[in-house]
Amino acid sequence: GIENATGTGKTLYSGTVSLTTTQSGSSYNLTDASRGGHKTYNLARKTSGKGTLVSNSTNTFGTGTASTSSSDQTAAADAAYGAQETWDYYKNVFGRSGIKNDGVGAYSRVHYGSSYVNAFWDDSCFCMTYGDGSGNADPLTSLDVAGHEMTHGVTANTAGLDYSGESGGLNEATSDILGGVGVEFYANNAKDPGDYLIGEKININGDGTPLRYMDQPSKDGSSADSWSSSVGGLDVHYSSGVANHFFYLLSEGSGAKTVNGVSYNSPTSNGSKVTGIGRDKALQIWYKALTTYFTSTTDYKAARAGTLNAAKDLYGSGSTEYNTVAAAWSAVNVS
Ligand code: ASN
Ligand code: ZN
Ligand code: CA
Repeated sequence: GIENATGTGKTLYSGTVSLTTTQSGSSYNLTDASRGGHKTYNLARKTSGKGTLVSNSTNTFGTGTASTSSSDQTAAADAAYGAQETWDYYKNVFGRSGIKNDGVGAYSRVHYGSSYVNAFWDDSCFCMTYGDGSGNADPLTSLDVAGHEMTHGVTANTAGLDYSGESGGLNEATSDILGGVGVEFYANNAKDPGDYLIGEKININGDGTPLRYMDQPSKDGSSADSWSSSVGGLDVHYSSGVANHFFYLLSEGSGAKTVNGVSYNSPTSNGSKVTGIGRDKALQIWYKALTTYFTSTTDYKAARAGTLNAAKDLYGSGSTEYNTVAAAWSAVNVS
């Protein structure tokens, strides 16, 4: 018979975790029937097709160590864990049942290509794909990357923010905000606690530094800390800095702060002091704006209006939350 089972993932980045798997006769596979039937496949270095469903004679997947083998199941364990936590985050925090809110799971593919240093969501296959990183040693399967990619699916199926210009920056920031920060804090994993950094686990720069910093996006050398008329001309992963910085300020406020052992220092472009309203409220405001007010052509000015409308709906127009949304946008030069 075929039935739900509780398996074990020995992940690279998140330690030993519980995974919902499927038992089929005498073998087990990474199908999560409790989360829309999400499946995890192994591409074994191919770059097309689905690959093979990750299955095993025992209900333990992976070894917890990076492997250069194309049959390694550790990357699959991390990807399945990321999909599981992302599903639970949207379901339990926003009442959203899957990427399309229709209860249907997506699927993941690991071991894409050779030394591929990226991961991506593709709305046409309704799937996400993870490379193994340079030298196949640092797969792109960390929790924040998984949440970031799946959130591209949520954006594509809600606001549909165009992936260029200012709307493209807002699309990227939505993935960092909800998928990076929201999912990582929600999972509350001891090996990968929540932070306002993106890609701090995957050693993408070779020196242990993260891909992006939300308290001060320019720390990556390329991202914008605040809005200017040229921001829409930047790569979307750099114009996202304006919204990432807004979100950090709205959550935690300006100046120096330590959260989960990580130290931040967030400046404002207008010299103002911002007092944060807390991450959970900031996330609710962003999700409501994304799903209610943002459209394919929303730019930064419209994002300010949309998040103010969301804050009004959730907390009232004269509320501290509403006023802090205005102050945080002003602090990144969006008026
Ligand atoms: N990993 C990248 C991202 O999600 C892939 C891309 O450039 N779209 O942004
Ligand atoms: Zn992205
Ligand atoms: Ca992170």
